[in-house]
Amino acid sequence: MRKFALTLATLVALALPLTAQADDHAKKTHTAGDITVSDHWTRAMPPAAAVGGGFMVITNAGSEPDRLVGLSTPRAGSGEVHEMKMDGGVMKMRELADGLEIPAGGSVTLEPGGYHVMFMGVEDGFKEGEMIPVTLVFEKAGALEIMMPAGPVGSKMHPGHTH
Ligand SMILES: [Cu+2]
Repeated sequence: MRKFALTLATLVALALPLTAQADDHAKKTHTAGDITVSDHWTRAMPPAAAVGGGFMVITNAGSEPDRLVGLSTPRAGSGEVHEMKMDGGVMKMRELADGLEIPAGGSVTLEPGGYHVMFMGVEDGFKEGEMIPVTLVFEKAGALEIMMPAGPVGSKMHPGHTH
């Protein structure tokens, strides 16, 4: 397990709290086996940033737990599954080396300030309005290709969500 020194830009990009809400306007889901991914999104990156976060809801309709064990995108050198949480008053981010468990018959929300996928080594920073192709890899369900719309820099919810 690795700990990451966080730059201010990364903290601004990732530590903001989220009021998670479904985007009913542009709902699109992707399914592989018992796993369905919905409400997936990322966000534009500040000019100097080489890392970005991705967010989604993962639902497991199966009777066995599954795990999100990896991901990749042509837009990043690598991708990791991360957890962010408060530790002694400091927001810390770490890689989930064994992946993220999606319980049988349950769902897990990846959101700013919590679980997320992390894009590392991004040379051409995501811009608002772009669609970022991402391949998620689940232990049982296998590979699942999704397209993540990029919201504004620092966005806390799925682009297209309106009040
Ligand atoms: Cu991270």
